[in-house]
Amino acid sequence: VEREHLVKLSKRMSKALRHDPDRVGLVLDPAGWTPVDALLAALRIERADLDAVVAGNDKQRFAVEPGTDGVLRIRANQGHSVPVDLGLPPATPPERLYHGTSASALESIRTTGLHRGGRHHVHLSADTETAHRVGARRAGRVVILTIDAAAMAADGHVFHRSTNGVWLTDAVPASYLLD
Ligand code: HQG
Repeated sequence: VEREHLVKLSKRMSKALRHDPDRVGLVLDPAGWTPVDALLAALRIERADLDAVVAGNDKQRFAVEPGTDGVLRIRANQGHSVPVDLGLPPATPPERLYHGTSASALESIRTTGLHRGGRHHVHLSADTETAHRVGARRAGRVVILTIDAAAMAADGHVFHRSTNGVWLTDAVPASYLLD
């Protein structure tokens, strides 16, 4: 029950920090940060619960640190649909990256490549286990696509790696999907 509570809370925090800060009256700075106290007030939650979510999160979805003014602040590490600039530097990806999705999306992806949808970037995983977990969020059979990240990088596609290890890029043209 405690775990379920924390997962629910993590989802509410993700929604507020990635997609819909307005709805709870929250203002994010250009890099996606907001004071921890503002989030506590907006979601009407206790500091101990927030700390438990941040520390216990399976995916390290949130970063908490003091700003230049010393005020403790929080942001989501990735997954935003509101415009924020996380300031992630370009990074050289591993040779191969993976994307887990539903079999029902396969034909469309093979034709038009991977699109970022509502988010800022296409999200890619460094290993197949993680890709499988991502794909399993969708209905239907999970498929794991292998991406020739080395070729993409060589051709000038820019990659970033989020603080919690998700690989991000603008789009994956179908020609870089292997097998
Ligand atoms: C699919 C979670 C048809 C794509 C995860 C995916 C991740 C296409 C869906 C993060 C397509 C978008 C992101 C095309 C892409 N035709 N379908 N051409 N191109 N798609 O949720 O990667 O738990 O925006 O395959 O762990 O599933 O929230 O992206 O199924 O890291 O922290 O369109 O969200 O993180 O779905 O997941 P999403 P995603 P959190």
